[in-house]
Amino acid sequence: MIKGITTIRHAAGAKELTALGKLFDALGFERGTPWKTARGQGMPFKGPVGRIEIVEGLETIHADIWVEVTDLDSLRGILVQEKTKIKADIQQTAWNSRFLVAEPAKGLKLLFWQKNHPAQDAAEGELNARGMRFAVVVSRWNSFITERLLQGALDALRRSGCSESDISVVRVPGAFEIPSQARTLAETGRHDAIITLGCLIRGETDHYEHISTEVTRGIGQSAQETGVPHTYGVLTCENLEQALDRAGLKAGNKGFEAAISAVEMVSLQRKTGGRARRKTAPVKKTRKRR
Ligand code: DLZ
Repeated sequence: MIKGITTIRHAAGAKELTALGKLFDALGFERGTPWKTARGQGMPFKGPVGRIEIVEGLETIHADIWVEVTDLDSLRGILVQEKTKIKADIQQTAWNSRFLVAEPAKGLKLLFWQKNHPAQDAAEGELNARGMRFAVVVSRWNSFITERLLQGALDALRRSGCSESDISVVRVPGAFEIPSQARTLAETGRHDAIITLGCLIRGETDHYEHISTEVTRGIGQSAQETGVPHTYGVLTCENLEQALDRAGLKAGNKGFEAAISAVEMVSLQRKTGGRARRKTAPVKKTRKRR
């Protein structure tokens, strides 16, 4: 039910709003959609994670807005560069972190903090697809469903910041053909991840069990043997109603989920040092002998 958290502040006027916008851009916040009416205007900024924390006891809170960062020292450098008032400079906490408090406008205090040992956290992929390249393999069988999955996947990629030119869509006849095409694409080395989309319906498919086992095994095998993340957006349903529910009705859109998982896996693979294995060694340029 809950979709997001927004904390709102009044700026002293349009000039201060513009200045704060410039600072937030410099700090790396992503802009949301601005609004303007006869009564005022709003400039939203997005952070990757929102949280509400309620504290009891003697801890000083310092500011209503806390922003966790990965590099507090660089952030301080940006604040200095942007001539932002630093209300409390970098200091160590009793809970294994460092923080500083900035006051970019009167009454607007932001606390920036960084964990002392972020490496102790579990590695996790981010959902920012900027600069990532994806191939989407989608089957035409049950296209009424698979085209919806495709729209969901494309929507997820675009909304995560992937540019149109970094997405290749390849259509295959049926789910059975997905693994071989996925593997071909993975082996080109041109895509950071492969998103597979299809729809198998038991009631309408005599050899449903055989096809679904083959498809699942083939996609997994391609991922493991090429080292390129593959995500699974192949529906295996009892009937058309179930398929429709998973293609944008009651149970979300599995194409969207497969695409988001692909973004996360590429990011995670980059963090954990994974490299796609090439099937063939890149061709070496040799000098012609005279
Ligand atoms: C043959 C077949 C059948 C009966 N059912 C489906 C299905 O529900 N979903 C799907 O994606 N493909 C189906 N196919 C086609 C096979 O996947 C494959 O394309 C053909 O057997 C040709 O190799």
